[in-house]
Formats: sequence, structure tokens, C-alpha cells
Amino acid sequence: DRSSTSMQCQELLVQGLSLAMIFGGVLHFICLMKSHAAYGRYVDTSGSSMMVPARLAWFLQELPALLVPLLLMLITDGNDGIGRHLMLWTFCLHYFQRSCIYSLLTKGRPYPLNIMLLGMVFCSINGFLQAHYLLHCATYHNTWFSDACLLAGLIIFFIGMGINIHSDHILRSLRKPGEISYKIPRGGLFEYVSGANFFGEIVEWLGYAVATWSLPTFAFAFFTICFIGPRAYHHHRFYKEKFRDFPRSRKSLIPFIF
Ligand code: NDX
Repeated sequence: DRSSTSMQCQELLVQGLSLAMIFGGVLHFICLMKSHAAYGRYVDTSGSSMMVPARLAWFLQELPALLVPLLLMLITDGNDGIGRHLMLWTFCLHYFQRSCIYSLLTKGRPYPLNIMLLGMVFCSINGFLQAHYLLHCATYHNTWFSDACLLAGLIIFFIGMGINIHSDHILRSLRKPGEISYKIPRGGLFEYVSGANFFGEIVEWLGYAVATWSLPTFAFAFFTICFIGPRAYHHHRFYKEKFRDFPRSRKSLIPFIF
């Protein structure tokens, strides 16, 4: 299975990057519960960083997570393994949506250049990690367990993607072109949580991890929870402080629970 690919699995590199992502997730979680990732409503207005239009920033920031896997697929010999290609195309589908569709539609405020550049580095490394693992390291055995994981994980992934895209659409519809103010999001999962788009994204990557059942994909799902979980918590506090009529039963991230 592995011999048909031109590149060898770099097991130490895969383990090292995955552990670094988990460690980075823990660090982000600790820092971000106290402070904020400084983009969107938390952008640093002191003028210390150059700003980039949101559309360009999201396009450039997320593009490496689409291009790096496509490039690795191109330079890898052999087309064996339906499972690995299915999962890689699923990954690319998410990042095609995020970098080429979401970025075109966003009405977000200008984005700090330094965060965009760090985001590009992150997306390049993660794109490499996931694609290299799936193409050159993963071995798929057709057991009932791996088939059940693949199917259940894919279903969970697409449910999450649906929630994420629908919620991002609701947020966009709150603004007229050129507007940058904040309103109370209503409808869909926003009736239950302030971070409905983040909830969808987390469900997506947890589904992806279940489908591939591997360290790199669980590491990325974990990082996602650590990065956007605190963001959902801060958005929730922002709404409660800003809007007196904010629905009291609404939670931060997990419906009915948190
Ligand atoms: N981008 C993921 N650390 C991040 C960029 C920053 O995709 O270097 C992680 C991602 C990166 C981060 C990324 C990784 C870690 C980095 C970090 C920078 C520093 C950090 C690299 C890559 C780092 C070290 C050095 C330690 C290594 O004006 P506005 O923009 O606020 O408008 C918003 C609007 N909106 C509303 N409009 C009207 N009324 C309201 N009430 C509104 N509420 C929101 O909607 C936006 O235009 C839009 C969405 O805003 P928001 O805040 O809800 O979501 P946002 O955070 O912008 O995310 C957008 C989508 C969303 O679907 C989310 O799930 C997904 O992207 N996402 C975001 C972040 C990370 C991520 C997914 C993931 O980890 N999987």
C-alpha cells in the first residue's frame, strides 16, 4: 500500500506536528480565555498592524490549506486507496468553500495583516500535515470498524459543514453592504448558541477525525475547539453586555449545556 507512493511517510514529523498542534491548542485555550484573537470585533484599533480587506485576507489566509494538499496529490504516484482520496477531497472541499466562496461573500471588517500571515503559515502546515498523513502514512483496512467510522464521520462532517455555512450566511445577512455594526443573530442554531458557526466548524472537524481515526485529524479537531471555543464564549459575553434584549436561554457554544 505504502510502496506505491513516491514519498515515504515521515512518521516522526507527523507525530511531532500533531503533538505541537495539541500543545499549541492548549496554549491558545489558556491565552484566549483571558484575552482575544485580535480580529473581527476584537481588532486592535491602536493602528499597530496594517489592515487588509476582509475578502482578500480570508482568501489568502485559507488558500494554502487547499493548495498544499492539491499539490501533494499531484506529485504523489498512484491512485490507490479510495478512503484516503475521499477524505482528502473532503478536506479540500472545506477549504475551497472557505477560501474561494466564504471570502467572496464576507462583509467582515478589515483584517490585521500580521494575523493573516500567521494564519497562512498555520494553514500551510496543517494542509501539509493532513495531506501527507493521508497520502503517505494512513493504511486502510476494510474492517467493519473502519467502514463504520468512515461513514459515521463523513455524515457528522457534512452535518457540521451545513450548520457552519448556514450560520455564516445568517451572520452575513445581518449587515447591509458597507455596514460593520453588530446585531443579535437569530434563526437556525443561533436560537440556541451565540457561536453557531463555530459549533458547526467543531462538529465538522470532529466528524473528520472520526472518519479518518488518526492522530493528525484529532489534533486539528482539538486545536479548532481550543481556538474557536473561547471565541464563542467571548462573543456570547459581548452580546450579553451590549444587548439588553439578548435571549437569556441562549448558551455560548454547546446547545443547552455551555
Ligand atoms: N482562521 C482558523 N498563534 C484563523 C485565523 C487566525 O480558519 O499564530 C484558525 C481559521 C489564526 C488561526 C486560524 C490559527 C492560529 C493563529 C491565528 C492568528 C494567530 C494564531 C495563526 C488560522 C497564531 C501562534 C503565534 C501562537 C501560533 O466585522 P467582523 O469581521 O467581526 O464580522 C463578522 C460577522 N459577524 C457579525 N455581523 C453582524 N452582527 C453580528 N452579531 C456578527 N457576528 C459576526 O460574521 C465576520 O465577517 C463573520 C464571522 O465572524 P465570527 O467572529 O463569528 O467568525 P470568525 O472568527 O471570523 O470565523 C469565520 C469562519 C467561521 O465559520 C469559523 O468557524 C471559521 O471561519 N474558523 C475561524 C477560525 C479558525 C477556524 C475556523 C478553525 O480553527 N478551524
